Amino acid sequence: MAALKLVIGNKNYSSWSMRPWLALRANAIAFDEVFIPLYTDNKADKDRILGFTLSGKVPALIDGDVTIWDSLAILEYLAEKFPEKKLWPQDSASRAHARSISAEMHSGFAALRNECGMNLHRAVRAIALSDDARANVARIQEIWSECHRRYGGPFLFGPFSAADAMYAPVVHRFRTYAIEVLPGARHYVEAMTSLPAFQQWTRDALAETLVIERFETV
Ligand SMILES: N[C@@H](CCC(=O)N[C@@H](CS)C(=O)NCC(=O)O)C(=O)O
Repeated sequence: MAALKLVIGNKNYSSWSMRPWLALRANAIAFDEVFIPLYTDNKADKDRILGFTLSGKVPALIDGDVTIWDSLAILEYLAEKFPEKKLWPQDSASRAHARSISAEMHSGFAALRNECGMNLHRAVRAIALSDDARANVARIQEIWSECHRRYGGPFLFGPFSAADAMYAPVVHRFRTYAIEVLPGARHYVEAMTSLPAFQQWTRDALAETLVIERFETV
């Protein structure tokens, strides 16, 4: 059987790539990594992405003849393909909750994402956030705190799940932009930063030398 292939962008910047990568790595699912540098102005790089998916975006998962693009669709595919890994919570009400917050991340928090792009090598420094971004920060911390109250941690639904893969990049954003994490949400940052797969991604990202100038001005 051909190995799964995950097409990803720069680990320093590509938060959408990080999500399925983490789900695969944290669940010890074997895969080959295909790295394509993003936003290089080199047409060959964009063409390589288009060779995998006409969306022109990463991540994309290739499983033989099947291509899945978009982070959340990849997580769903992995959950179906590897049921024994329990990517979603087993109980239907918890699973619905996990899917709701994952969809909320996938379709929301635009202000925080726009104002605080993931950039792991950026020097830690606070910036003035808009009201919308501050509301995003409060909502995310409320989600983390509520999950901890209901499911007891260490991750959102107990063991690491697809929902954690969706929220992992936010942990980097909070650190890089010196965003205060309230006591009820701190345990989550600790759990995530202790996860070996999260640490591996972080190390790989910091070892990259590629710089995308327009992401370095914030
Ligand atoms: N909704 C998509 C977003 C994918 C996305 O925006 N990927 C960015 C990198 S993080 C990308 O490929 N950008 C390259 C481009 O737009 O040229 C997902 O969840 O996968």
